[in-house]
Amino acid sequence: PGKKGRIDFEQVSFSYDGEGGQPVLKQISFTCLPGETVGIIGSTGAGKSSLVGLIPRFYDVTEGTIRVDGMDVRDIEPKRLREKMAIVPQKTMLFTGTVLENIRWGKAEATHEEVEQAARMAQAHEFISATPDGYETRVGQGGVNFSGGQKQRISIARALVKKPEILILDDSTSAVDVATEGKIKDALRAYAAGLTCILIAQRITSVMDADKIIVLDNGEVVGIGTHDELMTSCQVYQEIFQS
Ligand code: DCP
Repeated sequence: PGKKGRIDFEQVSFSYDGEGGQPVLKQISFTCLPGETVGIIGSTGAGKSSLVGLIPRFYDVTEGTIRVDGMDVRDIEPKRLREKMAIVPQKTMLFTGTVLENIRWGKAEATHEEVEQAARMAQAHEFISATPDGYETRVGQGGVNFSGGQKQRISIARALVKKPEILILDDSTSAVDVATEGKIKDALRAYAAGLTCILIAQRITSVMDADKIIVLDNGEVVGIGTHDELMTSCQVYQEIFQS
């Protein structure tokens, strides 16, 4: 980590249909400094998942530039780009192997120690250890069925075992209770002061303590600032807060 993990969006527009298509993101500009946590909030369909998907290049921008550590993401070697970041998708994608295999999917050569450390940060170690087979428990297909929130925590452990410079959580704690979510955030802060984190959330409580919150509405940034700043300056944010 260290001083790595800066992200710059420069006048980014995006359409799934390319130039001339219906824009999903319009003229988005913001900077996320190394080690900062940036929250992204906005109603469903606002463009949050699309925005973060542009960083690992699931899609490429239609207009503008995204830079990671100063370099246009299109000029970074794909392998290097993948190593730098980990994204936990909205929908957890665990396979029917063991918990250990599922977490190691983030980094095949991770030691048991590293897997456990990642699971502890993701607040998954305790419930995994409480099963009769521990890390050898099979996910799905009979045996122990993990809850939605538990599966999300295994997915977060999978991302953390990579020791990324940038961690993107796309609504990845929606099924995790607020107290446990708080513990995950504390662990992230304690472990890696240099970890850049982008956090999409539905709940304001999930992003309240972020260094910066971006409010997206219909593909546009309608507010950017801390919770206190947005509470006095951004009507859309206030409406989400009251809902
Ligand atoms: N969209 C699309 N093709 C895709 C994905 C999305 O055309 N493969 C459209 C649907 C929305 C817009 O893009 O009109 C933005 O979708 P996002 O999933 O980016 O929006 P959010 O992440 O904000 O929504 P949610 O909170 O429901 O996940």
